[in-house]
Amino acid sequence: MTKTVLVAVDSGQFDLQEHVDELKLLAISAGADVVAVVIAKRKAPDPATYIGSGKVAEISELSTELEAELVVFNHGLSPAQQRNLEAALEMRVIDRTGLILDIFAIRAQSFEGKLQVELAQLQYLSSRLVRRYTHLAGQQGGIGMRGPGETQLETDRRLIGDKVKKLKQRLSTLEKQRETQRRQRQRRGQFTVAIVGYTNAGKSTLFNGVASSKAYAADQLFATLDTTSRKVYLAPGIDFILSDTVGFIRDLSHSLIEAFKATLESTVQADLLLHVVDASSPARHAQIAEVNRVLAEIHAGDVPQVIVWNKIDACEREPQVERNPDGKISAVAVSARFGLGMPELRQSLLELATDFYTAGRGLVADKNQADSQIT
Ligand SMILES: Nc1nc2c(ncn2[C@@H]2O[C@H](COP(=O)(O)OP(=O)(O)OP(=O)(O)O)[C@@H](O)[C@H]2O)c(=O)[nH]1
Ligand SMILES: [Mg+2]
Repeated sequence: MTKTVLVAVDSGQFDLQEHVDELKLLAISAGADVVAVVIAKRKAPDPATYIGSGKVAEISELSTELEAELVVFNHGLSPAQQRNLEAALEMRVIDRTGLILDIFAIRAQSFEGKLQVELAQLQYLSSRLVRRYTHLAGQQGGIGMRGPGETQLETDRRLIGDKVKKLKQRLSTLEKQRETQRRQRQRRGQFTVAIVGYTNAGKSTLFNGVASSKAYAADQLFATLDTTSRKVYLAPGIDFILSDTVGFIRDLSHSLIEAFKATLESTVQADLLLHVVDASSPARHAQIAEVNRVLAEIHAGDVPQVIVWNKIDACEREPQVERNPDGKISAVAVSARFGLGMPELRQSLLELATDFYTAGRGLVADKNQADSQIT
């Protein structure tokens, strides 16, 4: 376990504590042993070190005393800031995106997931390549790798660029295969539902409860990285495809979202999203907004949503189905872990699936079979 100091800047934001708690969870999920949390009061970031030299000195002293090996900032650091901080503190310094990437690297299971993480890491790295090697400019030209006069930096950039290109090509091939599968499903007129939500909201637990499956659920951020799909039977002749997906988190950098596009594709293509919210979290409204922001970014903003208020056991709410004024289901309150409200959720899904199949969507190719599904 890496002894780690966390650093957050207090610029007067009302939800600082939530941000700090989340960073702590992220660090623990990455396998860190958090030995201290340092809060720096600042109106505007210092261009050289983000927190200013006084705070740097304080952290340096503290780190020596606690034998810390890593410092994690709760903010995006510019490449120069990261470099200056590493030089001053004489240890590894990473920012929030770097930390999330670390977790992704630990969690990636599937071939595609690993490719996506590698792509995100390379893109992050290439923005962070600095002219450390310029003194070698022009001295290592010649054999094989480097063109004459090319600096190490340019070589690194070029190699990374080549690798990024290859990864993107392989991912796009995998995406095409997935697209074919999706078309086949669409031709069969299958109702598809994707579970989305903030990380740790309980998506995998809910997935397991509905699909009687065993997706990996854990009190860690980003426990799930790969999309898992199962066919769920609701009633004789009525079934649908349910997918569990990667969770969202605030300030997810654009390149991370970009790298996970293939994984998130199932979300975009779904007929319905179950938006799982930790109803017991004080940050639930900010989390809903953040999830919707990412959904809009991946062009899934228009997919119909039903909110699932989860963890009602932890906030003393009752299982409940909420409806719009026009009678359509808008939200279901459950406890996936303790099974509260799960029969109501299944009943709601049956109603939504029946609506979908009777609305005649996707029934064109095989009408007879689809008709017989409506019991
Ligand atoms: N109290 C309570 N805890 C729950 C409930 N549902 C899930 N949890 C817990 O919340 C934690 C996260 O659950 P997961 O199902 O892994 O959450 P997730 O949304 O899939 O998380 P990621 O895949 O990491 O984004 C676990 O410790 C679960 O046991 C619930 O209804 N009540
Ligand atoms: Mg999960």
